[in-house]
Amino acid sequence: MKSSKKFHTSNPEPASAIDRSVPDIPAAQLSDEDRYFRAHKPPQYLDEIAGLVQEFVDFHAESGKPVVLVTSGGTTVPLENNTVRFIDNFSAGTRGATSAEYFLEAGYAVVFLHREFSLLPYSRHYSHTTNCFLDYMTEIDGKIEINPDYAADMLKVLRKYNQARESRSLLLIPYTTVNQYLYTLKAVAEIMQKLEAKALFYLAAAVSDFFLPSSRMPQHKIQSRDQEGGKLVVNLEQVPKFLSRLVENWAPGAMIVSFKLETDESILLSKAKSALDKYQHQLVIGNLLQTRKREVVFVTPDGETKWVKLSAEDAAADKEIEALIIPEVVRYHQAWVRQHSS
Ligand code: 9Z3
Repeated sequence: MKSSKKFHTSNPEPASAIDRSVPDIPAAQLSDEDRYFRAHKPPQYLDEIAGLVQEFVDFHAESGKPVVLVTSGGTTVPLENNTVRFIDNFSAGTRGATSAEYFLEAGYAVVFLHREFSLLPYSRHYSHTTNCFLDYMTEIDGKIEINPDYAADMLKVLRKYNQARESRSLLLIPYTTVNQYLYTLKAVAEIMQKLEAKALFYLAAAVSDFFLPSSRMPQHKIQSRDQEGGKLVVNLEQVPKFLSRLVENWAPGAMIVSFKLETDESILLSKAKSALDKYQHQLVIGNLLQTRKREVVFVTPDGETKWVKLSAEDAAADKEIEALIIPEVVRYHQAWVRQHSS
């Protein structure tokens, strides 16, 4: 084979071979995120999920449909390898499941990355209510039928559900632990890269800020008799901030919306703004635990803040705040797509 140039990469250049004036550069430091992925194993089923997501993304990329990744529900933090005990949080996945339905209505394909057994789009109307599911049925002439009191509403939900299924627009991907969540988020984001600006990330999951590293995780159930002074002391570490990895490496080109949850109103806006400064993404939606179903605040990098609230009449009529949030997010995303396609 003929080489176009004669050079050898294995020999040091004579001019610099003995040059001692070059300053010492410290060995490349691993980021907290990289360290995390080196120290924690991926879930065994990850390749299978990646295959499903790849197929879904390829299918919608062809038609040019925008694709949103909606994350939803809380993450668990196991305290034992064979997990009997874990730390959890309040999130039921209402925001995520409800938002997914409005995104589907707005013409998006939705990858729904959710805590297993939390609320799901469409079935949420029936799964976690105080009614027993049997209340939705009745017996007429020895046959089981839908209770006529609920039939009209159920038909509307059924039609939307079937529409999402037939158009193959909804992909359900479960997680339980914070480790599963992080690995799956990374894998899905990397697959969605090919969608460029048409990819939207809507991060509504309540992800734990603290976890127990696997290096310190006991194999078996913690025994109360082994605890000093009879007390269980749990020493947790901070989950690395993955949002910057998502923005810079996993999903460059996508529009990223994160949620900021607080319980103290006086710090909500400043925390939302500092998240935008730190991670350099496009939109933070702030909400308070106490009022999250009635009002949220949109915070953008230009410092603009905009409250979105349900009116008293809307709230009384059981309107959902996501009916106001999603059209607003879609407007931002459409502007993002326009801006990146010219
Ligand atoms: C949210 O703020 C969601 O809106 C809720 C929804 C979790 C409050 P539900 O599931 O509740 O409808 O009951 N999600 C993000 C919470 C979060 O952990 N955000 C991180 C933070 O605040 C940043 S990604 O630091």
